This record gives sequence, C-alpha cells and structure tokens, in this order.
Amino acid sequence: MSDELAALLWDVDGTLAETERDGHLVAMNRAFAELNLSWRWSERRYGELLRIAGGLERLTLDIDTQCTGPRDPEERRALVQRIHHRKNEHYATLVAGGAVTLRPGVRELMDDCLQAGMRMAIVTTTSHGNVEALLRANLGEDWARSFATIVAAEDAPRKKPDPQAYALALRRLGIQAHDAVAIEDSPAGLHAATAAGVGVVIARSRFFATDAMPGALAVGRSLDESAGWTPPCAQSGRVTLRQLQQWLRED
Ligand code: XBP
Ligand code: MG
Repeated sequence: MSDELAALLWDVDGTLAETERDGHLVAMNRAFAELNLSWRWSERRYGELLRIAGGLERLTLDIDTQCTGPRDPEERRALVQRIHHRKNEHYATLVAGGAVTLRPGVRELMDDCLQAGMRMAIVTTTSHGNVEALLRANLGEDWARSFATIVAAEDAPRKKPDPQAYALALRRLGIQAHDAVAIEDSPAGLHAATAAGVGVVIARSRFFATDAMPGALAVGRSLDESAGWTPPCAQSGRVTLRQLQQWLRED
C-alpha cells in the first residue's frame, strides 16, 4: 500500500446517511400502497433483501420468491419498473423534506478533505437522481462542486459487489487503487472496493451492524467516534483525514 492518499471515495447508502431505513424503505412502502398493492416490507424483510444490491434487483427477487405479481414476464418487468420509479419519487420527496440527514462525522471528514485539497468522489449503486436529492438537501445547491467525479448506477450497471464502479472512479480520477481509500458500510461495498484494489474503512450502518468485514483497513461504529475502532483510532473525538492516512500507511 502507498502511504500517500490521493482521493477519498464515498459510498452513499448507509455510509453518507441511513438512507435505507429512513428513505428507500419508507418510499418503497409508499409506492406499494399508492399502486394498490398489498405488499409491505418490514424492516426485518428489508434487511434480508439488502443482501441484493440495487432496488430493482431487490424488488424482482422479492416478487419472484413470494411467487406473486403478474405471471407474464413483460407485465412483471413493467410493474417492477413502475414501483421502482415511484419509490424514487417518494424518496426524493422524503429527503427534500429533511427526513434523511448525513451521518455524524461525515460532514466533518468532508470538510477535512476540502480544506486539505484532497479530492473526493461518490461511488454508489444508486442512481444520479437519488444522489443529487440526498446531497442537495444536505449540502446545498453547490453540493456537486465538492466531488471530482460521481459514479452511479447509470455509469456502472454491474452493481456492487462487482468492482466496476470503483474501477471507473479510479480511471476518471487518474489514480492508482492504492492511492485511494473508500468509506463503505456493507460487505458488498467492501468486496467491490477491495476487488478494485482500494483499501476500505467501514463505518457500520444499521443493516450491516454485525457482518464480518474481512480485509478492511479499519472497522468502527461511526465516523464521529474515536472509540470502538479496529485497529484503534488514534485521533481524539472522530475519524479525521489524518487518521485515514495513518490506517492506509499501517496496512
Ligand atoms: C445501496 C443500494 C441501492 C439502494 C437503493 O447502494 O444497493 O440499491 O438500496 O437505491 P450503495 P436504488 O450502498 O452503493 O450507495 O433503488 O436506486 O437501487
Ligand atoms: Mg452502502
């Protein structure tokens, strides 16, 4: 591993914010209700379905395993797309209304990067529209200026754990994998970044609170805590850019 960090790569869902529980899940149930479907996802069921990356893929798998919905494959596909589309519209409304805020310590770490002139990128399996909705609501109109590149589902259709999104982000940034660090929350995200050669810091989220995270540079509960990290966080109070550099150096 290199000891010089050139860019910080942010995952979105679960990492920047608890978007799944407070955003996508609520929005999906609203879409079901609005379309007069009797389906509802509990938090527990959603946790199981989150093992599948991608809202469309998740919905398709659920309908297939419940053996429900239209039997005709075309009608089935059309229904899934309609639900997903409405889910995203409800999601945008929810986040614009302030229902989903950044996780503690995210803003501070972003500020460290901006002050140090460290480039940041977004690397996610959700869509550009969902990224924009979340970050506009939380960082303001100029949100996109903070990021050197944004890689979303439209750019990298092979979703995490496939490394495609990370490989593309590295290419766009023109850097080597060992000069970047990713912040992630899920095993799929960890796998995607690691397979692209990028070291990963895991800030655990609600739905991936106890999963094994093999090969991560560091694993902890929250970026705004210095306690509870493995390996330990030497900085006091929160995970800083300096701490990320230290974990990268120690690896
Ligand atoms: C997490 C995902 C996404 C979201 C929902 O992405 O798997 O599918 O759950 O978004 P990441 P969509 O952690 O990489 O940000 O409905 O747009 O797929
Ligand atoms: Mg995530």
